[in-house]
Amino acid sequence: MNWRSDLSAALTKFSETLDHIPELRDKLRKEIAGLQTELEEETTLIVAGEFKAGKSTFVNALLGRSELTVDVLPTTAVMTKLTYGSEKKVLGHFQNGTIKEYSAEWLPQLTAEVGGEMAKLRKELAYVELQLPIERLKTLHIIDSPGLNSSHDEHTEATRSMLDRADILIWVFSYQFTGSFTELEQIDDILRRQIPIIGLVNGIDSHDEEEEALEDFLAGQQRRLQGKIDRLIGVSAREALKAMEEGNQQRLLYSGWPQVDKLINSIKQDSSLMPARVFRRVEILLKQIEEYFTQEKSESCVSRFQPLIDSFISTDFPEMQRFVNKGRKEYEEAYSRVSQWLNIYKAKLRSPEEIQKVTMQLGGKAEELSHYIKDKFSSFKHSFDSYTSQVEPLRKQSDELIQQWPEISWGGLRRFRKIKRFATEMAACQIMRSELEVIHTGLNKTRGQILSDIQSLDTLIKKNIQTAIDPDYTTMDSLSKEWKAKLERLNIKYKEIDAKALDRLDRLYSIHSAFIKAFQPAFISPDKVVTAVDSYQRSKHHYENIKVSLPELSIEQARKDFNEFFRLPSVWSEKIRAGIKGNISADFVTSMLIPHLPQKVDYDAEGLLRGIKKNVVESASLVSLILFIILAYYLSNNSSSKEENNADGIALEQNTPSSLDPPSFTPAATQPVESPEIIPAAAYDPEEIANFLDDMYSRVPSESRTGNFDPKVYFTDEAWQVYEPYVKQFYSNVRTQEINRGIYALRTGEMVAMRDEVYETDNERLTYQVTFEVTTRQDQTLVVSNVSINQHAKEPIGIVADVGAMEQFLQDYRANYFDTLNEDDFRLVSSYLTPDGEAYSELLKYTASISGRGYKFEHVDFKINNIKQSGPNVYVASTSEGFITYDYAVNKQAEYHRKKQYFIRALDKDKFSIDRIVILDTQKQTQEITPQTVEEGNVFDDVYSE
Ligand SMILES: Nc1nc2c(ncn2[C@@H]2O[C@H](COP(=O)(O)OP(=O)(O)OP(=O)(O)O)[C@@H](O)[C@H]2O)c(=O)[nH]1
Ligand SMILES: [Mg+2]
Repeated sequence: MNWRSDLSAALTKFSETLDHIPELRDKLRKEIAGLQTELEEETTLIVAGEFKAGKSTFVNALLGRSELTVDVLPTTAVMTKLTYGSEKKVLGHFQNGTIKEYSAEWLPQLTAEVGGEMAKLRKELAYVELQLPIERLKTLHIIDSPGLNSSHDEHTEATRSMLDRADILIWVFSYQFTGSFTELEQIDDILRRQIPIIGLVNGIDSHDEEEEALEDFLAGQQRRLQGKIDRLIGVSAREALKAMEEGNQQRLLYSGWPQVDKLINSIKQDSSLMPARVFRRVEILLKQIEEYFTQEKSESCVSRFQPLIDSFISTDFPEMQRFVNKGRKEYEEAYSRVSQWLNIYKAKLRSPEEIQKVTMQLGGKAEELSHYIKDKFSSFKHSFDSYTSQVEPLRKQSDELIQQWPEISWGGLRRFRKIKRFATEMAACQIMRSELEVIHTGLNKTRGQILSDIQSLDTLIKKNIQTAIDPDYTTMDSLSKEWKAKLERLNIKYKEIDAKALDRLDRLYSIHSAFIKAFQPAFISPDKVVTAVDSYQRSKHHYENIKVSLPELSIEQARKDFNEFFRLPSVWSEKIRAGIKGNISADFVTSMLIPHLPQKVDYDAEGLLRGIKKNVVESASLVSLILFIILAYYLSNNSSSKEENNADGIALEQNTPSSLDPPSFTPAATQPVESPEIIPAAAYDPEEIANFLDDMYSRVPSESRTGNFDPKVYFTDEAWQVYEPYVKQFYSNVRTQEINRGIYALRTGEMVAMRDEVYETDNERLTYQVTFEVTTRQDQTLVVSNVSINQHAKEPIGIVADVGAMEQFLQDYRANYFDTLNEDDFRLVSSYLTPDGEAYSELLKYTASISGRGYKFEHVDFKINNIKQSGPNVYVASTSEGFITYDYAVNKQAEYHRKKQYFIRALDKDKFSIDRIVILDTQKQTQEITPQTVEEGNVFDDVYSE
């Protein structure tokens, strides 16, 4: 009883599992349902045999009365099952599972081979159940089957389907025809199904005892059956039935029926029959299940995946985890060190002190050098300031001298003392100036040295930082590569094991374990009777086979590990690598410090010195000329003051041309000195000459422009030839200044008038020194006989920008421009742009347009080709620049090379702002870039997802 409930529970439990696996459920449903009914069934005896062997007659005899139709023609058409019921009842069990009750008189129609409307109905019947209030049927169900080998195939089929449901089978042989070929075939089939079979030879009433003993006859029949049947009983069912109906014991004995009674009793008592029958069916079920597992196992690639999953769980995944934990730590440490350096690199260093702070972290040569630079820097500044403070008084003094000159120079001999004093002061001034000249040369030299020191420091720091970063960078790089390589290798190795594969395995294993668990109790320890049953042993064997058919596999672990594997953190960023590379290439100290270095000394000094030079040189030359005249005159009259004067005169003559005057500044007026004939100026009337020249000056520009000017009035042909192109050149320009330098006698009948003329063009101020030689014509009228013109100075108008500072300004702008793009902060660059300028609005628009796109810009190069002034305070810088943009959204990069013009406004000599930027030429090259890392483009994504 126990084994039945165990088995029933197993079936119920397993059926529940099958609800999730429709294909298997459909396949096994019938079998399981059948088995479950089977467990409820009483011991069942099936009566089979060839048609007309007397099966129905035999069954009637078993019942003790004629309930079933018996005929000489093939009669039993439908399997008829006899069960116990309190009253007679006929139930039709249809093939589709429905059961219908019929009244008793319909029984022959339903079961027997008769024509009419029932014939069609019979074909749909699985069997007919006849319930009878007969005691025997309470413990034994009897099935009467249609004769095998009958002409109706459905009979045979119906019989076969019932065979598996029987505990024992009685094969009824006809006394007349035992052991035909087909009969033996049928018996073989039954034997194959493991159904216990008992042979019954019916109709022994026809046997003649006198001819042959019945035992001998039966033994002969058994031989004909080739030993297929162990036991053969001879009986006459018809006689037995009759004897029972008559109550004739003698006749019953004669019919051989007592043997049958004994047989039936032994069947009823045989407790192994039912488990044998049930486990025969269990075996069929298990075979199907085994088949399913075998097929699923091969389709889910268990044998291929098992070693893979095992190695992933036990080796590859833990190894990767260890690598990630360790590698990430190393990577982060390296990255934080690198970041520190990069932060130093990004710091805006505005002074030598700040640089020193940084270099102290670097130590070694960089630190030394920065100390040195700092000291040099401050001593330079100190010298520069003292230089500036000395330049100022000198300027004042020279201005005074310049102012004094006309007064003194007109005095002639009567002002001799004044001239002497002037010459002395002049000489002192010269000396001072020479000293300053030395200082300024020294200062510039120092400045140059500082600049080059800064350059070396820059290189050194860059190298130091690079050296400091390098090992970490290499670590990061190799970790990144190792990570990628590992990932790629595992990718390939485990590419087949995706979520689908794991799902399938998972399902297979869960059905499997549900199966094992469900059937376990049924195979643990049923009672002895059951374990002795063959079909039980075979079933158990199948169960054990299925149990071990799948290897150990930790699918859940695999799923967990795979999931975790794909989510392993990734810190290996191409961005970081690109960032490091980009940063190190920037100029560090140079760009930061140079703007804070005082301007080149010679700017101020030169302007100042030029002022002194121009005036003093001119004066000095004239002074020397005049002194020469004076001395010549004086010496001829009074030799007492010779030494004093001579000394001054020589000092001036020696200093003037050699150390102070660059050749281009030498005024033309010095040339007449060569002339031997010197006439004192006093011999002429300078006022008359001045009027003549003023007249000429006022008419030349206006009249020559209208073509009314008659040069012959004022000029000789030769003189006009020189002067005319000069005048014409400046028709369109305004003469902004005229300084008459005086009229001097050159030789007899000749005067020299000198003056400075200043013209201003769009962007420069041109100073010319014009010397007119004035002489008299025959008619005593004055005429300009010779003109010499020297360009004296050429100065840009407006602010004279320091080109070095402007270059630095552009470099700074450029660096900040990249920061603006990469950090999405327009403020970083806005201070470089003229607020209402075109560049300002253009760049603002551009930065807004790329904001949030995640582009990365990398500086490649920036070269300033030249800077030219294009107007007062406006300069144009022509550049060649290169940069790369990275777009990680589409994994593209583009390298640009451009030529540009920057229109720069000078706000001061070292303060600028960009008005406009014009792109002259663009070259662009696009290319793909490798995706960043797994974190963004997981290769597993396609095959593996939750
Ligand atoms: N002489 C003799 N005749 C018998 C005996 N048993 C049955 N018969 C006769 O044999 C004929 C067939 O009997 P059934 O019981 O209908 O045989 P069956 O095997 O059920 O036939 P199907 O259902 O058609 O396969 C009937 O005429 C019976 O009277 C018997 O023991 N002796
Ligand atoms: Mg029959």
